[in-house]
Amino acid sequence: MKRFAVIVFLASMLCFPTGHALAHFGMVIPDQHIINQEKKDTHLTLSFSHPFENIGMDLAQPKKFTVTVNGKTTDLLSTLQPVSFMEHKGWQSSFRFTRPGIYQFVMEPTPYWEPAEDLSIIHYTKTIIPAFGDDEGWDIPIGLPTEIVPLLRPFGNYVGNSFSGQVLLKGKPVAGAEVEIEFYNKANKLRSKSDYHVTQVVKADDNGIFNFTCPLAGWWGFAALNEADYTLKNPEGMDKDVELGAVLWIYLDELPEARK
Ligand SMILES: [Cu+2]
Repeated sequence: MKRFAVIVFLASMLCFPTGHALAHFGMVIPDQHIINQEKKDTHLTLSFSHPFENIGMDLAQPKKFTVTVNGKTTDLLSTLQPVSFMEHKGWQSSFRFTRPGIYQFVMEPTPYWEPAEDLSIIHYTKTIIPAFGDDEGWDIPIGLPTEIVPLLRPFGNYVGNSFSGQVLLKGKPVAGAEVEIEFYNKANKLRSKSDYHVTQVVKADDNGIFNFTCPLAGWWGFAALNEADYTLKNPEGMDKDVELGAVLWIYLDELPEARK
């Protein structure tokens, strides 16, 4: 992990006085991960954060925020309100579910210039919420420039289930894609065993398919990072590389309790 070591070194020099590790994730986190008659709406919080360490970063107004259900995409950008998340700028929306369906929420952020990595970052971030018992369509790609398509149905899972997904870039599988994985350590209750444990890493096979067994109940983020085939200007007007992230968040429930 030469590149990682170099980046951490540079970051500790230049950018982050606290020396935090570098896995930032686009986040789209709803209050409710399953919608039913008792829970018909949810807030969704959008951010760009270090989910395990609870270190926030400012998220500029996203470029797009949409929901796709039954093949129809609706623009939700105008519903976003600024909110503070991990002591930084985030955005919040509230959404009312009216019909059964598999709701795929997608945030496309404004490119984020990261001096420590000398590139711009765009994390296409997706969270899939089932409503009123429907379970068809969770495996349909949205058609994003890059995305993770779940192969495990991304809801109704218990902690300890293995997640499986396919990394797509321009609609094609990415052989050997590297996927960073992080647990959303809500309220910072957990302490990591070492810096290595904060972000876990798995590689995809020749078809861009990866597997990971999630050992804690809660939200897990998967981020497959690839280099774009274009550049963007940095704040000084120089052309710089662009990191495209395909990010997917899934929720794993606690194990069921015994009947009393
Ligand atoms: Cu960061």
